[in-house]
Amino acid sequence: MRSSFPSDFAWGTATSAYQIEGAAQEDGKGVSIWDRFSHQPGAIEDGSTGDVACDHYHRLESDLDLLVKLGINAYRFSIAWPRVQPLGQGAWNPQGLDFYDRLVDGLLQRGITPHATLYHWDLPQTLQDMGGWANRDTCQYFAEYARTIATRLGDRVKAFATHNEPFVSAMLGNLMGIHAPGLKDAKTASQIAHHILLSHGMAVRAMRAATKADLGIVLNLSPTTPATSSQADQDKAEQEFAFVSRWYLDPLFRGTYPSTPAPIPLPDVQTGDMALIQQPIDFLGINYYFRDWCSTDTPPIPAPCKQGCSEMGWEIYPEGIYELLTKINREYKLPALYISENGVACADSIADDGLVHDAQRIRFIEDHLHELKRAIAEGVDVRGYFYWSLMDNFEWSKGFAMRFGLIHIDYPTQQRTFKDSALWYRDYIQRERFGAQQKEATL
Ligand code: IFM
Repeated sequence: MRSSFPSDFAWGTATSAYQIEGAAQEDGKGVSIWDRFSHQPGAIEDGSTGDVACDHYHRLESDLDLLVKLGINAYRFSIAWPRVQPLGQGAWNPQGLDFYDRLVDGLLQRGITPHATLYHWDLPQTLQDMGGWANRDTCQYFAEYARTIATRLGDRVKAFATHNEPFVSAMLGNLMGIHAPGLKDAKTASQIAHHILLSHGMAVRAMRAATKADLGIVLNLSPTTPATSSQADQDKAEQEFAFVSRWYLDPLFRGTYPSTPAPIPLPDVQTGDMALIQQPIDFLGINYYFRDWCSTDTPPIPAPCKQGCSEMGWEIYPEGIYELLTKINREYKLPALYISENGVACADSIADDGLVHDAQRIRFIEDHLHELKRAIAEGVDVRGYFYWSLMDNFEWSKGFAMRFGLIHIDYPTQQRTFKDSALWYRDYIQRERFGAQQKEATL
């Protein structure tokens, strides 16, 4: 196995706008579905909202300095659509556009490569009032938003992802009702998943004319493991993989929906949709957190969790990143890949010595990077790794209870504290990026 990652590997961290920015009603920003949803009683487990979050909007410069201290060479962030176009169509908000200009310039001045995501779940509420992603017109509005951002930032951003995790946007928000906009309707969720994919295709087409940046999309993918060797469990594992992963991989890379039975009906597809969705892209971002453990028993046989479970209750399964990457690399003709998210929520707190001793997170990252290196050694073309997340933040329906960050946030004071894992990640990157060179220089 090769002993190190490629020399031009992107070493990064990831965040998203609603989870860190705050300033929810400032400088002309419009209301998003998450602004609306998080304020509904009972929607968020700890009763919190993203109104202030990590106050990143006001702390941009000092937060960017933290990235330098972390030694990363790439940073993945998302643009809040309602901050730059408050109603999702029509007028643009200059102050919102300026904020992302400053963010991108601030990264470049610090030698950090910007990777932007256009949609990380914060749809302008006015578009939701017109049907949201269930309304096909939203795809056209999204493509116009994408074109404008590509024109504005596309001379400096290396890579634009259209969407983050279409499965989660569509299913948690519209089938399970635990994310914004809080709907529970299978047919609508299916149509929304299709429209999100369609809007990706339309946005890529619109952006190609405006920028030379790499264009792609980010999917949450999980390998599935049958709990037993029974046929029922094996079928369930294949169906689960089809529902969560192939439902997105197949349209993007094969131009069809999978024929495997799914818990939702097929969407209405118009002529030309699949060709738009399947057009070539430059990269696929993969968010890997856990495998899906598939059991048909009642009650279900639980996942073994041999290597522990996170605070989210997710099994820690580093081998899954290797299994997933090698599987999809065998089965699909893929563009360059990034691990656009991988991370763990731990019960972090500041110890008496003023530090955060998150040994579990260090182990998590180290083990996942080991498995990632194995996949790369076997020929999977992975160009970068983005730890989720730079800092603790608003974890959607869980509120602030879940801490995924390398940097601890004390929300009442907004004090930032590097966790042990941040220092460990910094040293790991340093060794990977400069270790070999330093050795050569010494010889
Ligand atoms: O916090 C989220 C992120 O917004 C999308 N991917 C998964 C993360 C952890 O749940």
